[in-house]
Amino acid sequence: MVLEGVRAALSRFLRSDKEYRRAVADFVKELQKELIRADVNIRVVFQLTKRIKERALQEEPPPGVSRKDWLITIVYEELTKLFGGEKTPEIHPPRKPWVIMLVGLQGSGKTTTAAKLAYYYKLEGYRVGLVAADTYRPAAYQQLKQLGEKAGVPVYGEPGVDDAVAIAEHGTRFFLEKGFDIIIIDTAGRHHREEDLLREMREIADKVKPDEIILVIDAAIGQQAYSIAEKFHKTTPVGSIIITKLDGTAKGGGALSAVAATGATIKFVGTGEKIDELEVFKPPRFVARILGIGDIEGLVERIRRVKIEFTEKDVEDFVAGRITMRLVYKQLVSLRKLGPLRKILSMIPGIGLNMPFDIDPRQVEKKMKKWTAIINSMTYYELDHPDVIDRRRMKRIARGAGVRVEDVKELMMQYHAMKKLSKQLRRRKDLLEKLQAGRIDLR
Ligand SMILES: Nc1nc2c(ncn2[C@@H]2O[C@H](COP(=O)(O)OP(=O)(O)O)[C@@H](O)[C@H]2O)c(=O)[nH]1
Ligand SMILES: [Mg+2]
Repeated sequence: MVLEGVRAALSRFLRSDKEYRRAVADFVKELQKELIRADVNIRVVFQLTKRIKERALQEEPPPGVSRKDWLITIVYEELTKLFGGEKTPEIHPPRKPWVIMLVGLQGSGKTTTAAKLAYYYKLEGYRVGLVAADTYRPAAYQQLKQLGEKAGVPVYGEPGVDDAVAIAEHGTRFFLEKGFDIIIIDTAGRHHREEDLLREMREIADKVKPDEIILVIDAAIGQQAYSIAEKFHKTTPVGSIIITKLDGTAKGGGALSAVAATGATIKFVGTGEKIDELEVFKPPRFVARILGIGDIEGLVERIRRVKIEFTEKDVEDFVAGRITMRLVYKQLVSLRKLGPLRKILSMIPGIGLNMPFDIDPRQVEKKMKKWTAIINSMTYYELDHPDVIDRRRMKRIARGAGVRVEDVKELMMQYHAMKKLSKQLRRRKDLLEKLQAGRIDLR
């Protein structure tokens, strides 16, 4: 299993009775070691662990979430980003028929993967055909033929013929005429240099015009996968990537993160020699497994529900003085101990320390219920134009929310405070410019 040690480190952290800061620091150190061992790029490792540490120590967990659960969530989020983010790859072809061509260095696992893919799609209900267009390796046809039998998928080949492009064309036509849904072409990839590989790939692709080209990469090359994936990603608009042999190397983490960093999509990963050892690559699920936490999704869901993000757009609105009640509410309940605006405001001399809308985080949970009720009984117009909320409206809102008028007033005071600060901020041109250039990180 890839990054096995992370799980052990996390469970040590969870059992630890050390002081929180110490425990976080120790965990982060171990995580660092594990990622480096897995051949993840060292700069990336340091950035990642620095961010985890900062978030773990500076951000306050949402109401009702323990600090330990909070750290798990942060680690989960940051690792998920490292391996490609939340998006899951689209593995169903957008139309039929669909022609896939596999390319990759010799020994990377193309032929095995071709059969695995055929088997996978067959189980999804597609009619799949395999084309043996590797004319270089002796017995390449027999190898694919055997694997095809295991998968229960027909294989087209022309043993003895050595024009790979012709075979690819013939085989594709053969299956198209029979009305097959997905045609998978296995190629030679007899290269040791990526330039040669990419050139041959272009040659075959020009002739056969596949709908999708999949680059097969052996996980054992670790972070070196970056350069080949990047070139492939740039030159192939219809490309995706499969990483093989994740079961057989410690460097899988490096290969996966390197490919993810290029922006290319990793569709599947190979996790063994058997025909069914192919998995759709979903970074969140992969990370959950690394962390060894079955219910990570439940935990993250729970945290998402109480977590309200202060987005860049919100900051823009604040800076521009467009203060709505939605913004006030977000600022109040947002996760960071003192709200994201504190970061900006602390740079303005004189007001840094006594901001009216800093509320004791321990009180947030209790107050949040009231605020939600108040916000919910405002009309859309009132939410967007809080200035129209006079005494009479306050009474109505309070009645609707089942709270006292004083509670509504308190929320309105937050609004006025925010508005005033926005105005003060706009007088500080230097800060404004930095903010607008994105040089102040609010996350
Ligand atoms: N452990 C493991 N071995 C694999 C995997 N994929 C392929 N292999 C093995 O890697 C070797 C080369 O595979 P092959 O498909 O012939 O590579 P090709 O030269 O690119 O066609 C074979 O021994 C395969 O069994 C995998 O996901 N895990
Ligand atoms: Mg092969």
